[in-house]
Amino acid sequence: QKVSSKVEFYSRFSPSPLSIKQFLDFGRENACEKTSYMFLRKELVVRLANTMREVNLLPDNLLCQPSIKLVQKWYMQSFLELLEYENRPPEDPHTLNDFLDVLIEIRNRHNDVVPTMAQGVIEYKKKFGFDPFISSNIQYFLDRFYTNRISFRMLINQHTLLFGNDTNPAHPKHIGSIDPTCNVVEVVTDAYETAKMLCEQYYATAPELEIEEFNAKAPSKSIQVVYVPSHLFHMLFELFKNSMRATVELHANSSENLPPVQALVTLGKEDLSIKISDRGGGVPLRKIDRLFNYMYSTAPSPSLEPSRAAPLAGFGYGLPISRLYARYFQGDLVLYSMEGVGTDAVIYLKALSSESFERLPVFNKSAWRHYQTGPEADDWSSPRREPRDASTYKAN
Ligand code: W6P
Repeated sequence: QKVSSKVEFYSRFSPSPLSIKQFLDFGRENACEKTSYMFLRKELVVRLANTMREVNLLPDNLLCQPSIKLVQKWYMQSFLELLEYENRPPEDPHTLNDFLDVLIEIRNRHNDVVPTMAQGVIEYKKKFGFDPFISSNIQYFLDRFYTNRISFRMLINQHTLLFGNDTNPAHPKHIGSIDPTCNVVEVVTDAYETAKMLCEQYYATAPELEIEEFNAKAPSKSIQVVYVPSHLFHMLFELFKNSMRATVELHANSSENLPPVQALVTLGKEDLSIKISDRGGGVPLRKIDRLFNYMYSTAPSPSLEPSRAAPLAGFGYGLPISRLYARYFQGDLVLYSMEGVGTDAVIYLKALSSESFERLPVFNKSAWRHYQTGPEADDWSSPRREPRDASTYKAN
């Protein structure tokens, strides 16, 4: 068909990653809507096509789930709508305005991609059970798929915020979704307060927050970064919810005061780091990977306890997607837990906006290979095997 050859054609291009600095420079200096249009009409189609090809590599049993089919339909429709602009000159008086409207429509169409994909994984699990091979396939795929989605929405948001007439009166200094002087402690405080409200609703109590700032670069100055505050908020809000839940549940039956959640914000030459520490009892190392596993964390288990209000955190894609936000601009999100005591969660961001390039999945041979390889024979010994019976070796 003609459409699938178009998908194939555009999937052969690699996405062009932008740095936060490029986003910023472009948005500041007499931001040109025509230039943005010319870039996006190709780049958006390339990013869509790369992901659409990769969806098709998923195992058939997963691909045939209705939710996955629905998501595929959305991608195809958006792809076709963008193709309409392939040859529309920016000089045409309606082109730019129509394009703006289409971007907003596409953004809305894709609003529920994450829960719908999660539904697909649940459907699959109900029918076929948990399979470690499929789980690692899904993990690889969804990390790339959601990173693509984050980047796609980033591009759309920049264009609609810069050139739509909905200028942001609350944040006149922002360039689209980017704050050139994002005060990290402010976002930490904001995310804490929001999580605290939720926590108090469910548990009637919440741990206090203690913030410390250490600016190794400019000791007297508060720490700022060129970043997307909504991404930072998303990550911190998720971490605070987890820390609060662990803290409150560990101390549920004790009369003592809750140990506070601590935040440490630091700035060095390369890294801006944010550590959130709780004394919520920690998680054993064996279970840490599960916190980031999509198939594991899509258990429909909250619904098994409908009597209880929706939990404060967990059973969602909160943590894996937060890590994708961190990695999207070359940072990371890491958990260091000590079972029996508590957990430190660290968000690493690039201190320099010139180094925070988009980290984007590329559809190529190497990606393709990830979906072909079967379950490999492990090359480490298995602890599960029965211990040798020492008596066998006894001399008679
Ligand atoms: C926990 C489990 C967890 C996950 C993420 C962040 C903080 C925490 N604390 O006990």
